[in-house]
Amino acid sequence: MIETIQVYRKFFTPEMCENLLAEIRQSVGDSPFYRPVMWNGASFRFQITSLGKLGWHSDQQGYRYQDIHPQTGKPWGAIPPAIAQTAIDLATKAGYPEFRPESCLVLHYQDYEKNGKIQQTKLGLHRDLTEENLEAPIISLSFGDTAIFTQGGLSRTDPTHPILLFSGDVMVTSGNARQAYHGVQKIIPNSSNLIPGGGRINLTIRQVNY
Ligand code: MD3
Ligand code: FE
Repeated sequence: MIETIQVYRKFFTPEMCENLLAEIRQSVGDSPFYRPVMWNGASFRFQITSLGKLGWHSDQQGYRYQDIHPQTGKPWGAIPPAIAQTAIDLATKAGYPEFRPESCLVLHYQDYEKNGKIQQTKLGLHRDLTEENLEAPIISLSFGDTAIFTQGGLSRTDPTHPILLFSGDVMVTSGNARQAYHGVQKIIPNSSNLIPGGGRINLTIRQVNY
């Protein structure tokens, strides 16, 4: 039984979401979003970039954290201080007061076209094991269109259940949930007007190392 997921509904008001998103856009500045590929060459169905000392990257060599953007060769932008402090506060509440926000992975979910076909944005069932530190909680902030998040268990075949993540919601994953399977089944189109052109931005703030 997974018992260490906290969802804080409407943690941010729509006005706070607007302001935070503006800060994120500014920080992302010259760390442009890109569509990573997996070890087998298949594209992820979202775009990514990172903020902070370390950014998560995937290519045909595998997954890793690195201190430069793979396309620009420059360091990642800074994590906006309000976001870093929020993550520390929430990690403290989750029993991890020593939390250091080393990485903020920014996922941009938006449907896209490939070979004339519309690809629905989503994130398959997976575990987050690229981090050296699997004890620190992961703090997730949702902005824009509503996501149907899937929570699974510690084994891939365990039963899963859907959790809706709305704009302004925050999820804190700690303890035994940290190594559970999870994914994003679907983004509900036009469920928010926060992001021009639609879509969803998810931030995950992580302490990668011990
Ligand atoms: C549960 N992102 O970035 S955030 C990811 O909504 C990721 O974009 C999802 O899965 C998203 O890796 C979910 C909430 C979350 C983050 C990490 C977890 C839930 C988690 C790690 C373990 C279990
Ligand atoms: Fe994940």
